[in-house]
Amino acid sequence: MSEPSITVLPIYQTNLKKIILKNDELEVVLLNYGARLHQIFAPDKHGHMENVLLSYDKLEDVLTDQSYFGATVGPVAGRIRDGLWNEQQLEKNSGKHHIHGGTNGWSFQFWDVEIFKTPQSVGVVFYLKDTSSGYPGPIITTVTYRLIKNKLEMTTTANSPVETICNPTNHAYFNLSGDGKRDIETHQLQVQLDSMLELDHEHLPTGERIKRKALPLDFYKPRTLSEILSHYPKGLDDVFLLSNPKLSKNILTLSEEISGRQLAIATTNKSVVLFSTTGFDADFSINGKKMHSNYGLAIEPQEIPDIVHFPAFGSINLHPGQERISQTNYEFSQL
Ligand code: G6D
Repeated sequence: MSEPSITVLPIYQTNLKKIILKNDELEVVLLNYGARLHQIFAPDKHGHMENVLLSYDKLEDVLTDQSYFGATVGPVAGRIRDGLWNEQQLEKNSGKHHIHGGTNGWSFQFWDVEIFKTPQSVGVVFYLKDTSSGYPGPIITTVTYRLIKNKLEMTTTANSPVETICNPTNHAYFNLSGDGKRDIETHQLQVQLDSMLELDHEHLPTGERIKRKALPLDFYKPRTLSEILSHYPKGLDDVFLLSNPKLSKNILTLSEEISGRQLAIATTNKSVVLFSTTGFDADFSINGKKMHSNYGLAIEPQEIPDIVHFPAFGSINLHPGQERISQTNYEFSQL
């Protein structure tokens, strides 16, 4: 067993910093721009380390990113109808709606960096005092990534001196085949869900749920993405309401039989948005290939999108003096 290590690398002629957390089981590369998960190298069934995220080949491309690759998304992830919370008008950056914290949201700001080391783990704390997203604030937030054995723990905190709203997520796109060798159809997905949210034609919740039994397939059983996509030909861009999520229980697993990699996720959040990148073709290069449809699966744990308009589902209000904490753990293993 070798000691876990942390390296901080400033990127020449940019404000970017790469932070590399490494132990015998995983290597995690983070960026201070958007407190991003840039790459995760995990072993396949033969112990071969490869990247299991979709990552820009040219690091500088992250500075013009519009698709939240690996990014912390906030203050509020997902869409908010008409960009309205109470009397507060948020930026309308998705048609007449607001999405993912707006054009100056947390994904597009530089965060301060502090690294730490304990006998069992290495990690980094990203700090941001957000005064530019246009939300009531400032919102003081941290995202801590801690690498411990085969697990990456991600903890987000937020507080504000004024009443505001907060529902952050991470927007990493996963592809377990290794360096994006195969598309997601070869993967298997299993989600312990209660129901899915019904969405309208603009991808906003209607307030209705679709019960698990009424779905075209049972996500409780592992299903290949190729089977799932045959039922969802336009792809997944859906909100799964989780069944009793807690950190002691994995609520979602994604695996790929050919590489033998498995990712298990536990979270404190009540829902997860899954976005299969179906129809997402773009001119930039990701893991040596042009970005294309069904290349990755974004797994975004969060509270229910547009919840500000559905108080029956709960609240994401952040009261003065309140500390909001959420956590998601990513555990990698072999089948
Ligand atoms: C989120 O749900 C949304 C998608 O609709 C969007 O295209 C993507 O982020 C960038 O997953």
